[in-house]
Amino acid sequence: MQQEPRLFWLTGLSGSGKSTLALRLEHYLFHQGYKVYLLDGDNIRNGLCQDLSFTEKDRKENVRRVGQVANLLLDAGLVVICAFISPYAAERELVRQIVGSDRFSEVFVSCSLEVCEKRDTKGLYAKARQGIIPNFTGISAPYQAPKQPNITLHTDQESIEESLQKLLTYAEPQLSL
Ligand code: GGZ
Repeated sequence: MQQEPRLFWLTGLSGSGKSTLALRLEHYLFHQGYKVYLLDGDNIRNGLCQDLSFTEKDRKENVRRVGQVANLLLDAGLVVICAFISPYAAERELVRQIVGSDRFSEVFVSCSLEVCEKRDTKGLYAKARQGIIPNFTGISAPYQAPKQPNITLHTDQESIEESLQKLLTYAEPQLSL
């Protein structure tokens, strides 16, 4: 199948549902026959970026490196999905410039801090509130929400299935020639 290289960049708070949606999108596209690769904290922060912390400087470097890797994968013809908090608008814009505007889609996984904190699946928000984890996004570090994302998924108002459906409806038409 002929496929268009595209990057879907999911940004949002910890616990917003980025990884879940990214994984579901990856599986769906894979089963449709697309060559697709998912980059997220699990395969990036344990390897390529294991030297980086969560300071502003290191998060910016994390996102820059991921942008460069995504660009190589796009050049190889893949559909790339990235799921990172990526809290700084300027670095998301940098990624857009690295890969080229026509190949980049910003997906805002919008979820209120209140809901993310209630979910707290990994107990990180509780630790951040206690000061055990410093520079925690939404608590002690900023999150700059996208001003003009290509698509916004409201995971605090719709089910994961509904958000996924919106994402697929947006993404799939861009992928085949
Ligand atoms: C935010 C943190 C922090 C701090 C560890 N702040 O919900 P998770 O656990 O699985 O996803 C979060 C992940 C964020 O890594 P990213 O590479 O996406 O961040 S960034 O784009 O800002 O570079 C969270 C965990 O790492 N985590 N410490 N202080 N999230």
